[in-house]
Amino acid sequence: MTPSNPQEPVFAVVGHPNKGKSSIVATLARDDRIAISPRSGTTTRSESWSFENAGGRYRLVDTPGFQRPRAVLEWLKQQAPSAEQRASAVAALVEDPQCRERFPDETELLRPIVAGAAILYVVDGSRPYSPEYEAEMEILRWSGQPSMGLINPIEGEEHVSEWEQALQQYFRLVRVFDPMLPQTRLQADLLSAFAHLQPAWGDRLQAIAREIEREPEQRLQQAATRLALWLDQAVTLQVCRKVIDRKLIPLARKEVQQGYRRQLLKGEQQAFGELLELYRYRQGNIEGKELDMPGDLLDQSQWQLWGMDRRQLMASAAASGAGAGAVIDAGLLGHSLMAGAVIGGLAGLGSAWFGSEQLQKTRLSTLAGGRWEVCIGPSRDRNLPFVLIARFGWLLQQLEQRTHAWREPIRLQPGDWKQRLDALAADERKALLQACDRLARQKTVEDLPAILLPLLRGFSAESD
Ligand SMILES: Nc1nc2c(ncn2[C@@H]2O[C@H](COP(=O)(O)OP(=O)(O)OP(=O)(O)O)[C@@H](O)[C@H]2O)c(=O)[nH]1
Ligand SMILES: [Mg+2]
Repeated sequence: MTPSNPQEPVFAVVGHPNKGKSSIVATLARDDRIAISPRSGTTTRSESWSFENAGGRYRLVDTPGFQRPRAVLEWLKQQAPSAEQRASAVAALVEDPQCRERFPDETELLRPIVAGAAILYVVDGSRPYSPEYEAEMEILRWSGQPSMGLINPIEGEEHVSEWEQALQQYFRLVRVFDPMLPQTRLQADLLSAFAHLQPAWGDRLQAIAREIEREPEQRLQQAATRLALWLDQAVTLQVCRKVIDRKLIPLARKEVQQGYRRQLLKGEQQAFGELLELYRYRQGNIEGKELDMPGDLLDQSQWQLWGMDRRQLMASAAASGAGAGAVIDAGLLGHSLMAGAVIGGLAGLGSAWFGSEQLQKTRLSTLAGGRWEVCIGPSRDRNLPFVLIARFGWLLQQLEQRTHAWREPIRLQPGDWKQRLDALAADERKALLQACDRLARQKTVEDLPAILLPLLRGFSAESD
């Protein structure tokens, strides 16, 4: 547990059992592999978790809760009659074989602190303060390490102010920190505060904090690039199969349909996997049970859920200036849904123009030398880009709203396209609709990531 590099900031997260220590470690380390459970005594060994960004690296040590703080304090008092001996007494406790046997949890949790870790002391702000906590806080004070009190409002903030009063007696810094809420600013602030408390770590912690604040925007930009790449891949996807025996054509059709479908699903899985990685989710394996996927991308009923409905699709074609050369007044672009009259004017587009049945349509061509080729794709379905963007966008929204302390599976749920479009500025909306229209026709789009970014920003900022 000795820090390999004394310059590397290390924080031991300590406290009573079952107060959210591991949850705080998971959120601050952005790591969903950490064991968290309603059962008291889940963490039995101190375990180190690293967090790294472009600013640097720090470690968090998850520890077991205090079990016998009063007995431990008694032992310490016997060892150290005067104040200058206190830190050594805590170090002696950790090394003493008898103490390790009598106080396995305390020796385990104090070990990283003796080795140089700063202290994050966690309490539950929804439960009343009581003096029974004083022995543990006293022990931590004896260690002489820099420390901060963290109030986790597990079931509410009812007792936060009394905890603040009490913790201020033992800790120079006290913060309310809810590991269930994604609060980037608060996390950065926590590190900055510690930078003042422990000057040796100051520059590093400040640099890490600055990067934490920049992370959300950078992440969105990377997500937009990833989505653009996936859309490009999906709308250009084509699967072909040559046959020399005419009788094999029906089989070949089936084969290309399956191949097309497989590749589309695989592409989406890959895009989702990279999004999860961008948000530092490792357990959220989309093939596993952790990501709850509703239905199947190519299931027709899913298209109604995720894509635009017919009316919206026609309106969007109109708004983007596409759709059988329809001329639409620019003033109408202010609305994502056009007036009925305009839609009526576009009704002649016909049903072949959209609908996911297109995705399953194969083409047969005759090749020279008496061979045939069966092909499927590229899709010309108007809804495909919208469906794919929606699925990616609502996954991103889920990831923005949770923290690494959540143990519920990531649930992918469709939302309201209209609301998403309405949140955009008129020029952003037009650019997006135009881009989707061009994508559906495999036409080049200039700087697709920049067009997708405002939409993804909307997904990240709001909940449905
Ligand atoms: N609603 C809510 N639940 C929380 C919060 N923090 C922790 N929990 C829950 O409280 C329980 C205990 O959380 P842990 O993080 O495992 O607590 P711990 O202090 O590490 O527990 P031990 O390792 O057993 O000492 C888990 O079921 C968490 O999901 C919170 O801020 N809000
Ligand atoms: Mg724990």
